[in-house]
Amino acid sequence: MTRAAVGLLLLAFLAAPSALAGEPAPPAQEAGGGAPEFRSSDDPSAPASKKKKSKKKASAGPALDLGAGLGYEYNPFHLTPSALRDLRDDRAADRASGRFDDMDSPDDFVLRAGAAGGYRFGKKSGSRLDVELEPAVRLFLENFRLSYFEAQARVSQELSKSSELRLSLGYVPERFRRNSFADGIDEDGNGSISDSERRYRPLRDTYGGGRLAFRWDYGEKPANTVEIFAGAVARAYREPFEERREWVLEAGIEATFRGTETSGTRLSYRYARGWNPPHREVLLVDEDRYDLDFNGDGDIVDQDVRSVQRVNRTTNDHEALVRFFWETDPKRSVGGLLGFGLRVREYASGEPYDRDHRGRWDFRLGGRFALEFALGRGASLVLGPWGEIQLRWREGKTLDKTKVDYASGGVLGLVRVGF
Ligand SMILES: [Ca+2]
Ligand SMILES: [Ca+2]
Ligand SMILES: [Ca+2]
Repeated sequence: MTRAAVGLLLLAFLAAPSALAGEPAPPAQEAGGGAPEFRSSDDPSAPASKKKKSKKKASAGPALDLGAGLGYEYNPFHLTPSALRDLRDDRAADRASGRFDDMDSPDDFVLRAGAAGGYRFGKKSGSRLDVELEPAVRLFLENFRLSYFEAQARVSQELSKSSELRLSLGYVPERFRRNSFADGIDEDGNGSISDSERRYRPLRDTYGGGRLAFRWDYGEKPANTVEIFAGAVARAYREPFEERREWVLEAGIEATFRGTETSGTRLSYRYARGWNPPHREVLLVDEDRYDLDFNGDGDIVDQDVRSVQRVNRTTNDHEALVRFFWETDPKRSVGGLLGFGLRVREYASGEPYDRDHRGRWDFRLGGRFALEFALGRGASLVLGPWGEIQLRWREGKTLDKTKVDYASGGVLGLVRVGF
């Protein structure tokens, strides 16, 4: 059996925008926040050159993988159900505010393409060194502005026949998430900011980071595997949202248990903290929520009053994944993967008027299913659906304690060829 086969299967999972059931850690990708997604080498759009090297007779030298696929994606902006309705309705107020500029469709088709070039140094098992570089691009056909480029690099050093140290680096130069509320102008002077008085601006970020992982295989055939990892990510936002910048530190563990040579279960846990320095933002506050006269007109009944207040977007994430896989081998040309994930995100803000973050918890559930068909000559086809839903919970004297934050999903078909 080949580790490459596992990788190929994982492709289908990792292809989704927020790789919930993907590699040990791909942090969640919220449109507009959270930690950047860090996919592994197994991403379809960036096929790793693992196919050759993981075969038993792996040899030194170059390797190249190419991958291309087409996916359908529902709700790529991760909009709430009511915002999705507004997007479809194309309201005049939203056209005035720029809320959905360049956000043309609630669903989309996505083209993915990538290459992975690698080189293996060293012939002796137990001391090999692999270097890989993976550029990839995703093109959204309806919402073209969501398209982005990314690059990953990886260096893996075998420490012995059963252990390996791996450094992964990733960089995304710029990515549009969606439009975000930037300011409000009380044009009619009534003390409140109406929908059409709001101003939205594109939320765009740039991020890069690295992860160091140590893997250890133990037991007789089939060998089980334990991996521990730690990493850091820096994320910057383009104007006018520079203040949302964050630093993420993460650590986690993944264990793979093999019932047979070609099937098993993989469990992983990851913790990540994303620091955002507290800063001031324009908020829309309801006076009756705080019994305060924010607009100074002598009453405490106004809604959506413009107010500049301190905000803190710092988060603590706990993420657990379970995946079941069976791989293709020379006797069987179909493999598969079934995975489920849960991420609990706690917002750490203690700022009194930071209603979007203070006392908020997000619970995200996701699932993936994929089948891999070996096509021969180093090629394979991966097909499968995925879906996720995030629930938002807020403490305090609010009526809307639990809400669906967003639901998204899709299906992906992808072909990979290794040379
Ligand atoms: Ca107004
Ligand atoms: Ca007032
Ligand atoms: Ca008033």
